[in-house]
Amino acid sequence: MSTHSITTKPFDGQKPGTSGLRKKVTVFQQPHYLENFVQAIFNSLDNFQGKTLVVGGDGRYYNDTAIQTILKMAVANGFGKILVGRNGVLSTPAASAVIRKYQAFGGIILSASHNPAGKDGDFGIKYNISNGGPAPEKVTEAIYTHTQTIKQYQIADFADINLSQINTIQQDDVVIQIIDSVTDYAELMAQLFDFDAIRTLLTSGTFSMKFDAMAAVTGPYAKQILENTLGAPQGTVMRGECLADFDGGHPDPNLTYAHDLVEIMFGKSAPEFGAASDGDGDRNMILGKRFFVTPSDSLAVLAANAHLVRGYQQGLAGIARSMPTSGAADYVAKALGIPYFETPTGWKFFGNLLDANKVTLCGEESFGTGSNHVREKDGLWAVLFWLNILAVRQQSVESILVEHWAKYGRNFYSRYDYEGVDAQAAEALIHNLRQQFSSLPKQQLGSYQVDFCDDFSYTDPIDNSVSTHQGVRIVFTDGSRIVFRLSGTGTEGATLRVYLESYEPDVTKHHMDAQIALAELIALAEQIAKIKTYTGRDKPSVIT
Ligand code: G16
Repeated sequence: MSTHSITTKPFDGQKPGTSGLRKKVTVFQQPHYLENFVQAIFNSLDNFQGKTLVVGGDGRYYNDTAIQTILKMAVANGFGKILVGRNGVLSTPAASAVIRKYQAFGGIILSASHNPAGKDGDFGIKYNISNGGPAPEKVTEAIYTHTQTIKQYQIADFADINLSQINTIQQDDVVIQIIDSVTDYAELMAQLFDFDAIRTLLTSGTFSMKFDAMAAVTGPYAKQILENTLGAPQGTVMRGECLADFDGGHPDPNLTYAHDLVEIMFGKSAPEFGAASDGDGDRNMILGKRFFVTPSDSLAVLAANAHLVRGYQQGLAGIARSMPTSGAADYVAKALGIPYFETPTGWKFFGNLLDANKVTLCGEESFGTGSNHVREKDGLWAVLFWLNILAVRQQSVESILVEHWAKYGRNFYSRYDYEGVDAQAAEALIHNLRQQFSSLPKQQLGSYQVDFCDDFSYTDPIDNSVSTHQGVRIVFTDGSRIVFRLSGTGTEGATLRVYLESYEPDVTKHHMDAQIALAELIALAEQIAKIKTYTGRDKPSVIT
Protein backbone atom coordinates (compact mmCIF):
# COMPACT_ATOMS: atom_id res chain seq x y z
CA MET A 1 0.00 0.00 0.00
CA SER A 2 1.23 3.49 -0.73
CA THR A 3 -0.01 6.63 0.93
CA HIS A 4 -0.15 10.01 -0.66
CA SER A 5 0.06 13.46 0.77
CA ILE A 6 -2.32 15.58 -1.28
CA THR A 7 -1.90 19.35 -1.42
CA THR A 8 -5.07 21.27 -0.63
CA LYS A 9 -6.39 24.69 0.38
CA PRO A 10 -8.87 25.60 3.12
CA PHE A 11 -12.59 25.93 2.36
CA ASP A 12 -14.65 28.61 4.04
CA GLY A 13 -17.42 27.63 6.40
CA GLN A 14 -16.30 24.22 7.66
CA LYS A 15 -17.46 25.15 11.14
CA PRO A 16 -19.32 22.33 12.90
CA GLY A 17 -22.84 23.39 13.97
CA THR A 18 -25.12 21.98 16.67
CA SER A 19 -24.20 18.48 15.54
CA GLY A 20 -21.24 18.34 13.17
CA LEU A 21 -20.77 19.77 9.69
CA ARG A 22 -23.93 19.70 7.59
CA LYS A 23 -24.00 20.93 4.01
CA LYS A 24 -25.59 20.14 0.69
CA VAL A 25 -24.32 16.92 -0.94
CA THR A 26 -23.07 19.08 -3.81
CA VAL A 27 -20.87 21.00 -1.39
CA PHE A 28 -19.36 17.78 -0.04
CA GLN A 29 -18.79 16.56 -3.61
CA GLN A 30 -16.33 19.36 -4.35
CA PRO A 31 -12.82 17.95 -4.74
CA HIS A 32 -10.99 17.85 -1.37
CA TYR A 33 -13.98 19.18 0.64
CA LEU A 34 -14.68 15.99 2.60
CA GLU A 35 -10.98 15.13 2.77
CA ASN A 36 -10.09 18.50 4.28
CA PHE A 37 -12.64 18.10 7.04
CA VAL A 38 -11.64 14.51 7.81
CA GLN A 39 -7.96 15.48 7.94
CA ALA A 40 -8.87 18.41 10.21
CA ILE A 41 -10.56 15.90 12.55
CA PHE A 42 -7.45 13.72 12.63
CA ASN A 43 -5.17 16.75 13.04
CA SER A 44 -7.12 17.79 16.11
CA LEU A 45 -6.59 14.40 17.81
CA ASP A 46 -3.54 13.15 19.71
CA ASN A 47 -2.16 9.66 20.23
CA PHE A 48 -4.62 7.73 18.10
CA GLN A 49 -1.96 5.78 16.21
CA GLY A 50 -2.70 2.07 16.36
CA LYS A 51 -6.08 2.67 18.01
CA THR A 52 -9.62 1.81 16.85
CA LEU A 53 -11.90 4.09 14.84
CA VAL A 54 -15.59 3.37 14.27
CA VAL A 55 -17.12 4.53 10.97
CA GLY A 56 -20.73 4.42 9.87
CA GLY A 57 -23.57 6.53 8.64
CA ASP A 58 -27.30 6.73 8.11
CA GLY A 59 -27.14 5.28 4.59
CA ARG A 60 -28.09 8.47 2.84
CA TYR A 61 -26.86 9.42 -0.61
CA TYR A 62 -23.04 9.84 -0.69
CA ASN A 63 -22.63 7.70 2.46
CA ASP A 64 -20.97 4.87 0.51
CA THR A 65 -18.59 7.16 -1.40
CA ALA A 66 -17.60 9.12 1.68
CA ILE A 67 -16.97 5.95 3.73
CA GLN A 68 -14.45 4.65 1.21
CA THR A 69 -12.54 7.95 1.35
CA ILE A 70 -12.60 7.96 5.16
CA LEU A 71 -11.32 4.37 5.33
CA LYS A 72 -8.37 5.28 3.09
CA MET A 73 -7.61 8.38 5.13
CA ALA A 74 -7.92 6.58 8.47
CA VAL A 75 -5.47 3.95 7.24
CA ALA A 76 -3.04 6.59 5.96
CA ASN A 77 -3.24 8.53 9.22
CA GLY A 78 -2.25 5.54 11.32
CA PHE A 79 -5.32 4.05 12.99
CA GLY A 80 -4.70 0.39 13.87
CA LYS A 81 -8.23 -0.92 13.45
CA ILE A 82 -11.39 0.35 11.82
CA LEU A 83 -14.85 -0.98 12.65
CA VAL A 84 -17.31 -0.16 9.92
CA GLY A 85 -21.01 -0.98 9.77
CA ARG A 86 -22.10 -3.35 7.00
CA ASN A 87 -22.84 -1.35 3.85
CA GLY A 88 -21.40 1.59 5.76
CA VAL A 89 -24.55 1.79 7.89
CA LEU A 90 -24.70 2.52 11.61
CA SER A 91 -27.44 4.54 13.24
CA THR A 92 -26.09 7.33 15.43
CA PRO A 93 -26.98 5.59 18.72
CA ALA A 94 -25.63 2.28 17.38
CA ALA A 95 -22.35 3.97 16.48
CA SER A 96 -22.18 5.34 20.01
CA ALA A 97 -22.87 1.87 21.42
CA VAL A 98 -20.15 0.32 19.24
CA ILE A 99 -17.57 2.96 20.23
CA ARG A 100 -18.26 2.22 23.90
CA LYS A 101 -18.46 -1.56 23.65
CA TYR A 102 -15.18 -1.93 21.76
CA GLN A 103 -13.46 0.91 23.63
CA ALA A 104 -12.64 2.66 20.39
CA PHE A 105 -10.64 5.85 20.29
CA GLY A 106 -13.56 7.56 18.57
CA GLY A 107 -15.88 7.43 15.61
CA ILE A 108 -16.87 9.27 12.49
CA ILE A 109 -20.62 9.37 11.90
CA LEU A 110 -21.98 10.37 8.51
CA SER A 111 -25.40 11.91 8.81
CA ALA A 112 -27.38 15.06 8.36
CA SER A 113 -29.92 13.60 10.76
CA HIS A 114 -33.48 14.60 9.88
CA ASN A 115 -32.50 16.76 6.89
CA PRO A 116 -33.66 15.46 3.50
CA ALA A 117 -31.27 13.24 1.55
CA GLY A 118 -30.56 12.50 -2.12
CA LYS A 119 -28.42 14.14 -4.79
CA ASP A 120 -29.78 17.58 -3.98
CA GLY A 121 -30.25 16.87 -0.31
CA ASP A 122 -27.97 17.27 2.68
CA PHE A 123 -24.97 15.37 3.94
CA GLY A 124 -23.13 15.61 7.22
CA ILE A 125 -20.17 14.39 9.20
CA LYS A 126 -19.34 14.51 12.85
CA TYR A 127 -16.71 13.15 15.17
CA ASN A 128 -17.56 11.30 18.37
CA ILE A 129 -15.06 10.83 21.17
CA SER A 130 -14.16 7.70 23.14
CA ASN A 131 -17.15 7.98 25.48
CA GLY A 132 -19.33 7.49 22.38
CA GLY A 133 -20.66 11.03 22.43
CA PRO A 134 -20.39 14.02 20.12
CA ALA A 135 -17.11 15.87 20.38
CA PRO A 136 -17.36 18.72 22.90
CA GLU A 137 -16.94 22.32 21.80
CA LYS A 138 -13.21 22.46 22.50
CA VAL A 139 -12.70 19.61 20.00
CA THR A 140 -15.08 21.03 17.37
CA GLU A 141 -13.34 24.40 17.72
CA ALA A 142 -9.96 22.71 17.18
CA ILE A 143 -11.32 20.91 14.10
CA TYR A 144 -12.57 24.21 12.72
CA THR A 145 -9.21 25.87 13.35
CA HIS A 146 -7.47 23.09 11.43
CA THR A 147 -9.88 23.47 8.49
CA GLN A 148 -8.77 27.10 8.18
CA THR A 149 -5.07 26.34 7.86
CA ILE A 150 -5.00 22.92 6.21
CA LYS A 151 -2.40 22.49 3.47
CA GLN A 152 -2.42 18.73 2.85
CA TYR A 153 -4.17 15.51 3.69
CA GLN A 154 -3.02 11.88 3.83
CA ILE A 155 -4.78 9.16 1.88
CA ALA A 156 -3.87 5.53 1.23
CA ASP A 157 -4.02 4.04 -2.21
CA PHE A 158 -6.06 0.83 -2.27
CA ALA A 159 -9.16 -0.38 -4.07
CA ASP A 160 -12.58 0.33 -2.59
CA ILE A 161 -13.53 -2.25 0.03
CA ASN A 162 -16.60 -4.43 -0.39
CA LEU A 163 -18.68 -3.51 2.66
CA SER A 164 -21.66 -5.70 1.86
CA GLN A 165 -20.46 -8.76 3.85
CA ILE A 166 -19.45 -9.22 7.49
CA ASN A 167 -15.73 -9.63 7.07
CA THR A 168 -12.31 -8.81 8.47
CA ILE A 169 -9.78 -7.43 6.04
CA GLN A 170 -6.10 -6.90 6.69
CA GLN A 171 -5.00 -3.79 4.84
CA ASP A 172 -1.23 -3.80 5.46
CA ASP A 173 -0.88 -3.01 9.18
CA VAL A 174 -4.53 -2.08 9.60
CA VAL A 175 -7.48 -4.35 10.39
CA ILE A 176 -10.75 -3.29 8.79
CA GLN A 177 -13.64 -5.14 10.36
CA ILE A 178 -17.08 -5.00 8.77
CA ILE A 179 -19.62 -5.54 11.54
CA ASP A 180 -23.35 -6.18 11.53
CA SER A 181 -25.07 -2.82 11.95
CA VAL A 182 -27.74 -4.05 14.36
CA THR A 183 -26.33 -6.84 16.60
CA ASP A 184 -24.41 -4.86 19.23
CA TYR A 185 -27.20 -2.33 19.57
CA ALA A 186 -29.91 -4.98 19.85
CA GLU A 187 -27.93 -6.77 22.58
CA LEU A 188 -27.69 -3.56 24.57
CA MET A 189 -31.46 -2.99 24.31
CA ALA A 190 -32.12 -6.55 25.54
CA GLN A 191 -30.04 -5.80 28.65
CA LEU A 192 -31.97 -2.63 29.50
CA PHE A 193 -35.54 -3.68 28.87
CA ASP A 194 -37.78 -6.60 29.78
CA PHE A 195 -38.12 -8.13 26.34
CA ASP A 196 -40.37 -10.92 27.67
CA ALA A 197 -42.89 -8.42 29.03
CA ILE A 198 -42.80 -6.40 25.81
CA ARG A 199 -43.21 -9.56 23.73
CA THR A 200 -46.24 -10.54 25.79
CA LEU A 201 -47.74 -7.09 25.19
CA LEU A 202 -47.03 -7.07 21.47
CA THR A 203 -48.42 -10.56 20.93
CA SER A 204 -51.41 -10.24 23.28
CA GLY A 205 -53.83 -9.53 20.46
CA THR A 206 -55.28 -6.56 22.35
CA PHE A 207 -52.40 -4.19 21.67
CA SER A 208 -51.10 -2.94 18.37
CA MET A 209 -48.49 -0.42 17.33
CA LYS A 210 -46.96 1.24 14.29
CA PHE A 211 -43.37 2.33 13.96
CA ASP A 212 -42.52 4.70 11.12
CA ALA A 213 -38.86 4.35 10.13
CA MET A 214 -39.41 7.09 7.54
CA ALA A 215 -37.38 5.14 4.92
CA ALA A 216 -34.28 5.94 6.94
CA VAL A 217 -31.73 4.13 9.06
CA THR A 218 -33.92 2.73 11.86
CA GLY A 219 -35.78 0.43 9.45
CA PRO A 220 -33.42 -2.55 9.83
CA TYR A 221 -33.05 -1.96 13.59
CA ALA A 222 -36.80 -1.74 14.19
CA LYS A 223 -37.59 -4.76 12.02
CA GLN A 224 -34.97 -6.85 13.77
CA ILE A 225 -35.96 -5.81 17.31
CA LEU A 226 -39.71 -5.16 17.13
CA GLU A 227 -40.77 -7.73 14.55
CA ASN A 228 -38.15 -10.50 14.56
CA THR A 229 -37.21 -10.49 18.25
CA LEU A 230 -40.29 -9.15 20.04
CA GLY A 231 -42.92 -10.75 17.84
CA ALA A 232 -44.77 -7.68 16.60
CA PRO A 233 -46.61 -8.60 13.39
CA GLN A 234 -44.83 -8.05 10.08
CA GLY A 235 -45.87 -4.62 8.85
CA THR A 236 -45.65 -3.06 12.32
CA VAL A 237 -42.63 -1.22 10.95
CA MET A 238 -43.73 1.03 8.12
CA ARG A 239 -41.33 2.49 5.57
CA GLY A 240 -38.76 0.11 6.98
CA GLU A 241 -36.38 0.02 4.06
CA CYS A 242 -33.50 2.45 4.36
CA LEU A 243 -33.30 4.27 1.01
CA ALA A 244 -30.50 6.58 -0.11
CA ASP A 245 -32.93 9.44 -0.67
CA PHE A 246 -35.14 8.48 2.30
CA ASP A 247 -37.86 8.06 -0.35
CA GLY A 248 -37.80 11.77 -1.06
CA GLY A 249 -39.07 12.49 2.45
CA HIS A 250 -38.00 14.68 5.31
CA PRO A 251 -37.27 12.13 8.04
CA ASP A 252 -38.01 14.39 10.98
CA PRO A 253 -40.35 12.61 13.38
CA ASN A 254 -42.82 15.36 14.14
CA LEU A 255 -46.48 16.02 13.47
CA THR A 256 -45.73 17.72 10.16
CA TYR A 257 -43.21 15.40 8.54
CA ALA A 258 -44.41 12.05 9.92
CA HIS A 259 -47.86 12.75 8.51
CA ASP A 260 -48.54 9.17 7.30
CA LEU A 261 -48.10 7.85 10.82
CA VAL A 262 -50.05 10.76 12.29
CA GLU A 263 -52.98 9.96 9.98
CA ILE A 264 -52.97 6.35 11.14
CA MET A 265 -52.66 7.27 14.81
CA PHE A 266 -55.45 9.85 14.61
CA GLY A 267 -57.64 7.70 12.34
CA LYS A 268 -60.69 5.59 13.14
CA SER A 269 -58.95 2.31 13.89
CA ALA A 270 -55.82 3.79 15.42
CA PRO A 271 -53.39 1.43 17.16
CA GLU A 272 -52.64 1.89 20.87
CA PHE A 273 -49.10 3.11 20.29
CA GLY A 274 -47.23 4.85 17.49
CA ALA A 275 -43.67 6.04 17.13
CA ALA A 276 -41.31 7.38 14.53
CA SER A 277 -37.60 7.93 14.29
CA ASP A 278 -35.46 10.20 12.17
CA GLY A 279 -32.83 9.88 9.44
CA ASP A 280 -30.02 8.64 11.69
CA GLY A 281 -32.13 7.02 14.39
CA ASP A 282 -31.50 9.29 17.33
CA ARG A 283 -34.81 11.16 17.46
CA ASN A 284 -38.22 9.82 18.38
CA MET A 285 -41.85 10.86 18.36
CA ILE A 286 -44.28 9.09 20.68
CA LEU A 287 -48.01 8.90 19.97
CA GLY A 288 -50.89 7.21 21.72
CA LYS A 289 -54.25 6.50 20.16
CA ARG A 290 -55.25 9.95 18.85
CA PHE A 291 -52.80 11.47 21.29
CA PHE A 292 -49.47 13.30 20.86
CA VAL A 293 -46.84 13.19 23.60
CA THR A 294 -44.55 16.23 23.51
CA PRO A 295 -40.88 15.28 23.72
CA SER A 296 -40.59 17.29 26.93
CA ASP A 297 -43.45 15.34 28.49
CA SER A 298 -41.99 12.09 27.19
CA LEU A 299 -38.75 12.73 29.10
CA ALA A 300 -40.76 13.49 32.24
CA VAL A 301 -42.85 10.31 31.91
CA LEU A 302 -39.76 8.14 31.33
CA ALA A 303 -38.16 9.64 34.42
CA ALA A 304 -41.25 9.20 36.58
CA ASN A 305 -41.61 5.54 35.50
CA ALA A 306 -37.96 4.54 35.28
CA HIS A 307 -38.24 2.46 38.46
CA LEU A 308 -40.51 0.07 36.51
CA VAL A 309 -37.83 -0.65 33.92
CA ARG A 310 -35.04 -3.14 34.54
CA GLY A 311 -32.10 -1.04 33.35
CA TYR A 312 -33.09 1.89 35.56
CA GLN A 313 -34.44 0.19 38.67
CA GLN A 314 -31.47 1.26 40.77
CA GLY A 315 -32.75 4.84 40.52
CA LEU A 316 -31.75 7.89 38.54
CA ALA A 317 -28.66 9.93 39.40
CA GLY A 318 -30.26 13.04 37.91
CA ILE A 319 -31.99 14.41 34.82
CA ALA A 320 -30.74 16.89 32.24
CA ARG A 321 -32.68 18.79 29.62
CA SER A 322 -31.74 21.46 27.12
CA MET A 323 -32.77 24.99 28.03
CA PRO A 324 -35.62 25.29 25.49
CA THR A 325 -37.09 21.95 26.64
CA SER A 326 -40.04 22.38 28.99
CA GLY A 327 -39.50 22.09 32.71
CA ALA A 328 -41.79 19.04 33.00
CA ALA A 329 -38.89 16.75 33.92
CA ASP A 330 -37.73 19.23 36.58
CA TYR A 331 -40.93 18.57 38.54
CA VAL A 332 -40.25 14.84 38.44
CA ALA A 333 -36.65 15.37 39.55
CA LYS A 334 -37.83 17.52 42.46
CA ALA A 335 -40.34 14.84 43.50
CA LEU A 336 -37.64 12.16 43.28
CA GLY A 337 -35.20 14.35 45.20
CA ILE A 338 -32.55 14.12 42.48
CA PRO A 339 -30.60 16.91 40.76
CA TYR A 340 -31.63 18.35 37.41
CA PHE A 341 -29.64 20.35 34.90
CA GLU A 342 -30.41 22.84 32.14
CA THR A 343 -27.90 22.77 29.28
CA PRO A 344 -27.67 24.52 25.90
CA THR A 345 -29.21 22.85 22.86
CA GLY A 346 -26.96 20.08 21.55
CA TRP A 347 -26.50 16.54 22.83
CA LYS A 348 -22.79 17.20 23.27
CA PHE A 349 -23.58 19.20 26.40
CA PHE A 350 -24.92 16.11 28.19
CA GLY A 351 -21.69 14.12 27.76
CA ASN A 352 -19.80 15.47 30.77
CA LEU A 353 -22.82 15.11 33.07
CA LEU A 354 -23.34 11.50 31.98
CA ASP A 355 -19.64 10.64 32.28
CA ALA A 356 -19.53 12.12 35.78
CA ASN A 357 -22.65 10.11 36.68
CA LYS A 358 -24.53 13.29 37.56
CA VAL A 359 -27.46 12.30 35.34
CA THR A 360 -29.01 9.12 34.01
CA LEU A 361 -31.68 10.47 31.65
CA CYS A 362 -31.44 13.39 29.23
CA GLY A 363 -33.88 14.92 26.82
CA GLU A 364 -34.56 17.69 24.40
CA GLU A 365 -37.66 19.28 22.98
CA SER A 366 -36.30 18.46 19.50
CA PHE A 367 -37.59 14.88 19.81
CA GLY A 368 -34.49 13.57 21.56
CA THR A 369 -34.36 11.36 24.64
CA GLY A 370 -31.59 9.15 25.89
CA SER A 371 -29.71 7.80 28.86
CA ASN A 372 -26.30 6.79 30.12
CA HIS A 373 -26.45 3.58 28.02
CA VAL A 374 -24.82 5.49 25.14
CA ARG A 375 -23.77 9.11 24.65
CA GLU A 376 -26.26 10.01 21.93
CA LYS A 377 -29.98 10.42 22.02
CA ASP A 378 -31.64 7.22 20.99
CA GLY A 379 -34.93 6.89 19.11
CA LEU A 380 -35.58 3.16 19.32
CA TRP A 381 -34.43 3.09 22.95
CA ALA A 382 -37.18 5.61 23.78
CA VAL A 383 -39.74 3.47 21.95
CA LEU A 384 -38.69 0.35 23.88
CA PHE A 385 -38.70 2.31 27.16
CA TRP A 386 -42.29 3.37 26.44
CA LEU A 387 -43.29 -0.17 25.46
CA ASN A 388 -41.77 -1.49 28.69
CA ILE A 389 -43.77 1.04 30.71
CA LEU A 390 -46.97 0.19 28.80
CA ALA A 391 -46.34 -3.53 29.37
CA VAL A 392 -46.03 -2.95 33.12
CA ARG A 393 -48.75 -0.37 33.61
CA GLN A 394 -51.31 -1.87 31.20
CA GLN A 395 -52.76 1.59 30.58
CA SER A 396 -53.18 3.72 27.51
CA VAL A 397 -50.59 6.37 26.64
CA GLU A 398 -53.21 9.06 27.18
CA SER A 399 -54.20 7.87 30.63
CA ILE A 400 -50.55 7.71 31.67
CA LEU A 401 -50.14 11.36 30.62
CA VAL A 402 -53.36 12.48 32.28
CA GLU A 403 -52.27 10.88 35.56
CA HIS A 404 -48.81 12.36 35.16
CA TRP A 405 -50.16 15.91 34.73
CA ALA A 406 -52.51 15.47 37.67
CA LYS A 407 -49.53 14.59 39.87
CA TYR A 408 -46.91 17.05 38.59
CA GLY A 409 -48.91 19.75 36.78
CA ARG A 410 -48.88 20.26 33.02
CA ASN A 411 -46.27 22.23 31.10
CA PHE A 412 -48.10 23.43 28.02
CA TYR A 413 -45.51 23.56 25.30
CA SER A 414 -45.12 24.29 21.62
CA ARG A 415 -42.33 25.15 19.19
CA TYR A 416 -42.80 27.29 16.10
CA ASP A 417 -40.19 26.91 13.34
CA TYR A 418 -39.70 29.43 10.56
CA GLU A 419 -37.52 27.47 8.16
CA GLY A 420 -35.32 28.82 5.39
CA VAL A 421 -35.67 32.49 6.29
CA ASP A 422 -33.13 35.07 5.22
CA ALA A 423 -30.09 34.66 7.47
CA GLN A 424 -29.42 38.38 7.88
CA ALA A 425 -33.06 39.07 8.70
CA ALA A 426 -32.98 36.33 11.34
CA GLU A 427 -29.81 37.79 12.88
CA ALA A 428 -31.45 41.23 12.89
CA LEU A 429 -34.50 39.83 14.67
CA ILE A 430 -32.30 38.34 17.41
CA HIS A 431 -30.33 41.59 17.64
CA ASN A 432 -33.58 43.51 18.07
CA LEU A 433 -34.57 41.19 20.92
CA ARG A 434 -31.25 41.78 22.66
CA GLN A 435 -31.84 45.53 22.35
CA GLN A 436 -34.98 45.07 24.47
CA PHE A 437 -33.22 43.35 27.40
CA SER A 438 -33.23 46.50 29.51
CA SER A 439 -36.71 47.78 28.59
CA LEU A 440 -38.75 44.55 28.83
CA PRO A 441 -38.35 43.56 32.51
CA LYS A 442 -41.30 44.61 34.71
CA GLN A 443 -43.45 45.42 31.67
CA GLN A 444 -47.01 44.13 31.85
CA LEU A 445 -47.90 42.52 28.53
CA GLY A 446 -51.53 41.38 28.58
CA SER A 447 -51.88 39.03 31.52
CA TYR A 448 -48.12 38.41 31.70
CA GLN A 449 -45.47 40.46 33.45
CA VAL A 450 -41.89 40.14 32.23
CA ASP A 451 -39.60 38.93 34.99
CA PHE A 452 -36.27 38.85 33.14
CA CYS A 453 -34.75 38.36 29.73
CA ASP A 454 -31.28 37.26 28.80
CA ASP A 455 -29.05 35.39 26.42
CA PHE A 456 -28.74 31.93 27.95
CA SER A 457 -25.20 31.01 28.87
CA TYR A 458 -23.98 27.80 30.44
CA THR A 459 -21.03 26.93 32.60
CA ASP A 460 -20.35 23.22 32.42
CA PRO A 461 -20.31 22.02 36.05
CA ILE A 462 -17.66 19.41 35.27
CA ASP A 463 -15.03 21.20 33.20
CA ASN A 464 -16.18 24.81 33.80
CA SER A 465 -16.22 25.57 30.07
CA VAL A 466 -18.55 28.44 29.24
CA SER A 467 -20.96 28.54 26.27
CA THR A 468 -22.62 31.87 25.58
CA HIS A 469 -25.41 33.11 23.27
CA GLN A 470 -27.41 29.90 23.54
CA GLY A 471 -30.85 31.43 23.01
CA VAL A 472 -32.78 34.53 24.02
CA ARG A 473 -35.11 33.92 26.96
CA ILE A 474 -38.04 36.08 27.95
CA VAL A 475 -39.28 34.75 31.25
CA PHE A 476 -42.49 35.94 32.89
CA THR A 477 -43.22 36.23 36.58
CA ASP A 478 -45.39 33.08 36.59
CA GLY A 479 -42.54 31.06 35.06
CA SER A 480 -43.99 31.06 31.54
CA ARG A 481 -41.36 31.58 28.86
CA ILE A 482 -40.75 32.47 25.27
CA VAL A 483 -37.36 31.45 23.88
CA PHE A 484 -35.93 32.51 20.54
CA ARG A 485 -33.03 30.66 18.90
CA LEU A 486 -31.53 30.22 15.50
CA SER A 487 -31.08 26.57 14.57
CA GLY A 488 -27.55 25.26 14.23
CA THR A 489 -28.46 22.33 11.98
CA GLY A 490 -29.96 23.83 8.83
CA THR A 491 -28.14 24.17 5.53
CA GLU A 492 -30.22 26.84 3.79
CA GLY A 493 -30.71 30.36 5.11
CA ALA A 494 -31.67 30.36 8.77
CA THR A 495 -34.32 28.61 10.82
CA LEU A 496 -35.86 30.67 13.58
CA ARG A 497 -37.19 28.59 16.45
CA VAL A 498 -39.68 30.06 18.90
CA TYR A 499 -40.31 27.95 22.01
CA LEU A 500 -43.40 28.63 24.13
CA GLU A 501 -44.13 27.25 27.56
CA SER A 502 -46.53 27.84 30.42
CA TYR A 503 -47.08 25.79 33.55
CA GLU A 504 -50.61 24.82 34.61
CA PRO A 505 -51.10 23.21 38.02
CA ASP A 506 -54.93 23.29 37.77
CA VAL A 507 -56.09 19.81 36.76
CA THR A 508 -59.39 21.13 35.38
CA LYS A 509 -57.41 22.91 32.64
CA HIS A 510 -55.12 20.05 31.66
CA HIS A 511 -57.35 18.83 28.84
CA MET A 512 -56.91 22.09 26.91
CA ASP A 513 -55.32 22.14 23.49
CA ALA A 514 -51.77 23.47 23.82
CA GLN A 515 -52.27 26.00 21.01
CA ILE A 516 -55.24 27.46 22.86
CA ALA A 517 -53.53 27.41 26.25
CA LEU A 518 -50.53 29.18 24.71
CA ALA A 519 -52.46 31.58 22.45
CA GLU A 520 -51.61 34.71 24.41
CA LEU A 521 -47.90 33.82 24.57
CA ILE A 522 -47.91 33.09 20.84
CA ALA A 523 -49.32 36.56 20.16
CA LEU A 524 -46.76 38.09 22.54
CA ALA A 525 -43.92 36.37 20.70
CA GLU A 526 -44.99 38.12 17.50
CA GLN A 527 -45.49 41.44 19.32
CA ILE A 528 -42.05 41.37 20.96
CA ALA A 529 -39.99 39.87 18.13
CA LYS A 530 -41.85 41.32 15.11
CA ILE A 531 -41.39 38.03 13.30
CA LYS A 532 -43.50 39.04 10.33
CA THR A 533 -41.68 42.34 9.88
CA TYR A 534 -38.25 40.72 9.95
CA THR A 535 -38.88 37.45 8.13
CA GLY A 536 -41.89 38.26 5.96
CA ARG A 537 -43.58 35.12 7.32
CA ASP A 538 -47.01 35.35 8.89
CA LYS A 539 -46.98 31.74 10.05
CA PRO A 540 -44.41 29.12 10.93
CA SER A 541 -43.50 26.30 8.56
CA VAL A 542 -43.64 23.68 11.31
CA ILE A 543 -45.50 23.65 14.62
CA THR A 544 -44.70 20.96 17.15
C1 G16 B 1 -29.23 18.00 16.76
C2 G16 B 1 -28.63 18.03 18.14
C3 G16 B 1 -29.69 18.24 19.16
C4 G16 B 1 -30.47 19.49 18.85
C5 G16 B 1 -31.04 19.39 17.45
C6 G16 B 1 -31.71 20.66 17.00
O1 G16 B 1 -30.04 16.90 16.62
O2 G16 B 1 -27.95 16.83 18.42
O3 G16 B 1 -29.07 18.34 20.40
O4 G16 B 1 -31.50 19.66 19.77
O5 G16 B 1 -30.00 19.15 16.54
O6 G16 B 1 -30.76 21.66 16.97
P1 G16 B 1 -31.06 23.04 16.31
O7 G16 B 1 -32.22 23.61 17.08
O8 G16 B 1 -29.80 23.82 16.48
O9 G16 B 1 -31.45 22.79 14.87
P2 G16 B 1 -29.94 15.98 15.33
O10 G16 B 1 -30.99 14.93 15.54
O11 G16 B 1 -30.22 16.91 14.18
O12 G16 B 1 -28.54 15.48 15.33
